[in-house]
Amino acid sequence: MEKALLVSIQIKTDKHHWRIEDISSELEELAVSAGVEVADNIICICEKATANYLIGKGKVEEIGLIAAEENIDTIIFSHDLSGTQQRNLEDTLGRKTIDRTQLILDIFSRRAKSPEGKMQVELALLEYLLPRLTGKGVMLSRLGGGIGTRGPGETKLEVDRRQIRRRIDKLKTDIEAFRLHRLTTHKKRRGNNLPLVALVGYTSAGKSTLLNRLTDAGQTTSEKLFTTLDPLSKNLKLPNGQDIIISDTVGFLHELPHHLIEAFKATLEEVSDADLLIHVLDVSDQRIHQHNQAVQSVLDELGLKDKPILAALNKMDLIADRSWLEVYKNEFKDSVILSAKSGENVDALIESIQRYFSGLMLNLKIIIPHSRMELVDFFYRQAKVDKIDYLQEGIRISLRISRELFSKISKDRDIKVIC
Ligand SMILES: Nc1nc2c(ncn2[C@@H]2O[C@H](COP(=O)(O)OP(=O)(O)OP(=O)(O)O)[C@@H](O)[C@H]2O)c(=O)[nH]1
Ligand SMILES: [Mg+2]
Repeated sequence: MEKALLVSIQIKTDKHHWRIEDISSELEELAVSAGVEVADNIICICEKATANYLIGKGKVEEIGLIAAEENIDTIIFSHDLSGTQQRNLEDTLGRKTIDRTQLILDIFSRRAKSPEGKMQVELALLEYLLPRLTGKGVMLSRLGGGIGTRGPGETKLEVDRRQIRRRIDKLKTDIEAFRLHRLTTHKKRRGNNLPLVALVGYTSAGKSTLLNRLTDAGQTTSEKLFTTLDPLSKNLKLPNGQDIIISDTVGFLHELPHHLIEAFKATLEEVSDADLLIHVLDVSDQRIHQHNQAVQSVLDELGLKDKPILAALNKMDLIADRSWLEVYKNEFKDSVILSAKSGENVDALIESIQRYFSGLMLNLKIIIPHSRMELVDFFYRQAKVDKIDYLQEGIRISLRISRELFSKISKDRDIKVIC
């Protein structure tokens, strides 16, 4: 197993949202998720960033000594490194040196299974590398310079920047083709106008476990970060008989590399299409407020901050002192405390979802002329038909219908609303 030394960095002149302990613990979770053995995790607090090494030369030497002593293969910095800083550090330390963004990209490349997921990760990786290239060419070793590759001594093969740009364009075109294909299949699925609920949240909050609890999705779940990359949608019948679609998608992270958000925008369309978001939060994690903030800022970046949202305060089974649960419940509005794993209180979440959609639905009785038989079929597809009576004066239909659809059909003069 590759042995890594983690360097968690705080630069005093940077704007800090996170405590250094939290940055450091998350870097460790990311490293473990990338499959490396963490030999040591050191904290490095600096007055200001330097152009050549990010940190002071003295600190670099200290890191070099630890790395030699512990026989380290890879050094992972919690802070982004410029191309120059990375090269200088690698040359001085004589070991492969990567930053947090590269580590995250690495985890994503390991997890990507679908062709679309793989292309999105490759696009994010190339976009990350392009501005870091100096001169005319790039060492191919850098293209795969993450975990599991050899490091500075590796065979150096020149690749032209133009070739990379061409590849980026090709990937963008192919991803767009996938997106269009998915939109059509999606439209077919949503042809019957079923409401869509999207599970969003920090990575590892328990989104997939919740989807599995609610449906027979059979999603893979794990304590490792970014287990789910590809979206998955499932049908769910609410207790009142209403069908909805519920979908799971890629998790968010504090300072998620911008290129990844860009590359994954197609996948995240499930979220933009949703009628309701369920924000899954892990109440057992001390960083819950930071996680909440991070999710809010990704939603903001995606232009989705105003979507209706329910909070699912998950992993209640891990909280011994139940008085905390009330504190969280009061703090997060429109929230339900539950455990996706044990199933406790999941019913309350289902009820909240049902209540939300019921508020948007109308119970109506209408009459249509016999000559408009096609409307019966239309209502069967677009609404929930409770009863049909064929009367002499027309067809009487009792149905539940969304307010949105009602405003559309109310323009049809043949449809008479009785009550
Ligand atoms: N104790 C406890 N563990 C839970 C609960 N829900 C999820 N977990 C565990 O938390 C870990 C992460 O769960 P996932 O469902 O994979 O999380 P996710 O949000 O889908 O994560 P990503 O796909 O990585 O974004 C797994 O080890 C789950 O078993 C819960 O209610 N209680
Ligand atoms: Mg998941």
